[in-house]
Amino acid sequence: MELAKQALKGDVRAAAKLIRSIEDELPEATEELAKLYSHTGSAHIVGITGSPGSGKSTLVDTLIDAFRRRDKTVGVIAIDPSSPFTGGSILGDRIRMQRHCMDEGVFIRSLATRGWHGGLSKAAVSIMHVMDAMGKDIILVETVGVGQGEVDVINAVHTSIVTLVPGMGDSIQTIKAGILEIADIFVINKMDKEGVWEIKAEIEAMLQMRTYSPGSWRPPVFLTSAVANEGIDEVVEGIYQHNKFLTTSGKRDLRLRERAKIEFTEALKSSFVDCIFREIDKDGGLERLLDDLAHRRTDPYSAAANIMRKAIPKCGSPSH
Ligand SMILES: Nc1nc2c(ncn2[C@@H]2O[C@H](COP(=O)(O)OP(=O)(O)OP(=O)(O)O)[C@@H](O)[C@H]2O)c(=O)[nH]1
Ligand SMILES: [Mg+2]
Repeated sequence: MELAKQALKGDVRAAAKLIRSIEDELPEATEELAKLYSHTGSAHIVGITGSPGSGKSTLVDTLIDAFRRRDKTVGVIAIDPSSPFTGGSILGDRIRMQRHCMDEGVFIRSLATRGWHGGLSKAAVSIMHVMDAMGKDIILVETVGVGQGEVDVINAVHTSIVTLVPGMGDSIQTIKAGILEIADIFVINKMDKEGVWEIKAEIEAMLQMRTYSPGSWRPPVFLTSAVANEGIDEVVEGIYQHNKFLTTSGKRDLRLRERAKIEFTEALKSSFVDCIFREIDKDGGLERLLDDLAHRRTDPYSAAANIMRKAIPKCGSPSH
C-alpha cells in the first residue's frame, strides 16, 4: 500500500481508502499512519459539540463557506449520532454537505458511532491526522459529545465549540453532562427563537463565577442563526483568536505533548499486547491460560506479572 504517499500528494481517493482501512482497523493502516505523522501538526482542529438538533451540522456547513472565503482548505469529520431520535438527520447532513462535493478544498467524512467499542476516538484522531497531512488548514469535527469515546475526541481538538439553543432547558442539561467544562467558545444557535437572552445571561453568569487569571482564556459567547448564516464571521474570528491564544500562551505546545503522550501510550499498549498475545498463543497457550483463569488455578495479576517478568525482566516485579 502506498496510500500515505498518495494522500500526501493530495490524492483524495487514496485518502478515502486509507480512512476506510483505519475504520476497519486493518494492520496496514498503522504503517501508513506512521508515514503520515511527520506531516501532521499544522491543521487547526475545531470540535463542534452540543445536544442533538442544536444545529451543529448547519453551523459546520456555514463555517465551511466562511473558511473557504478566507482561502482556507477544510476537512470535516462528522461523528454520526446513532441514537434513534437523531439518526434521521444523517441523511439531512448528506444532502446539505453535498454542495461542497465539487470543491477540492473540502474533504468530508462521517464516522458512525455504531459498532465502536472504545476505538472511536482512536479512529477519529487517526482521521484527523490524515486530513492534517493532506494539508487541510482547518478540520471541523462534529460530535454530540456524550459518550466517553466522544469526550476523548473533544480532548483531541484545539478549539472546542459548545452549541446551545434557547428554550430547551438546554444549558442546565449541558452543565450536568460536564460539557461546559470543555468549552473554549460558546455558540448560542437559533438566535431567531425565543429565550436567547435568557440562555446568554445564564452562561455569562456561570462564567462570572469562575476566576480567570490574567492571560488565561475566557470563553466568548456568540449568537448565531446558522440557517440564516448570521453571526458566523464572529465565530470564525473567535476561532482565530483562540488559535492565537494557544500559540502565544504556550498552551498549544502543552496540548501537543499531552496528545503525543496519549497516542504513544495507546500505540505502546497495542503493540505490546499484540506481541505478547502472539507469543503466548503459540501452541494454544492462550486457551490454556484462559482455562486456568476461568477455573481459578491462577489469577490475572500473577499471570500478567509472570509474562512481564519473562518478556522484560526489569518490569516484571510488583515494585515497578
Ligand atoms: N430556527 C433555526 N433552526 C435552525 C438553525 N440552525 C439549524 N436549524 C435547524 O435545526 C434542525 C437541526 O439542525 P442540524 O444542523 O441537523 O442539527 P445537529 O445539531 O447537527 O443535529 P444532530 O446531528 O442530529 O445532533 C434543522 O432542521 C435545521 O434546519 C437556526 O439558527 N435557527
Ligand atoms: Mg448533525
